[in-house]
Amino acid sequence: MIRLVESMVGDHPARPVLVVSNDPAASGLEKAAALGVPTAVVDHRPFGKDRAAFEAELLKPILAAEPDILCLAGFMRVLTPDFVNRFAGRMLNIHPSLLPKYPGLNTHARAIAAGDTQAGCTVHEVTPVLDDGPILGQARVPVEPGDTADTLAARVLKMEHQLYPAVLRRFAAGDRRPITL
Ligand code: NHR
Repeated sequence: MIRLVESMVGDHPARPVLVVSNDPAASGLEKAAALGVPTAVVDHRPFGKDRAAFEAELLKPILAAEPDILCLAGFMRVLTPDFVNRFAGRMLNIHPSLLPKYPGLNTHARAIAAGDTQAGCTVHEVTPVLDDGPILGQARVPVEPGDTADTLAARVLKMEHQLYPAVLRRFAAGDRRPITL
């Protein structure tokens, strides 16, 4: 969850105002807290199949934080159209494949099984259709001989950490032209 502010420390135009997770064990919660970024947890499990009820709880800390932009990172719950449309044009996701290849899950295993020589990650706008929104940036890595899903995931993750802030910097300035790293 990101809000744009006038006063800045460091040169990134976006400031984190909240890290919220559906997983109480997510390591990003401790990392955020250590950096002084407010955190919240809304566990999806008590809500069972009731996605709307889960999202109603999720919405509370988000609205209280008044973010300008929402950034999904490793967020693994499909969001309903109602939730997505509320933040239309203001929600990003980073997905570990070169979309439109391999939307959904198990992307690295699928790239290896297909014999791809390149893999990577994509930052895209979140729309109601899964992993389908406009592409804002992509980064490529080679698939090396002997790669497993885990070794490829580690190589891609390094690029995710480069790509996401680079895309967010442009997006915060209103520039939605896709970039390639
Ligand atoms: N919601 C919408 N509406 N649109 C998108 O583009 C979304 C989204 C929610 C999450 C992230 C996406 C990814 O990059 C994302 C994009 C979870 C699933 C999934 O099937 C699919 C894609 C993504 C995240 N989730 C299962 C579910 O029932 C649970 C799977 C699990 O817990 O392992 O929600 O990967």
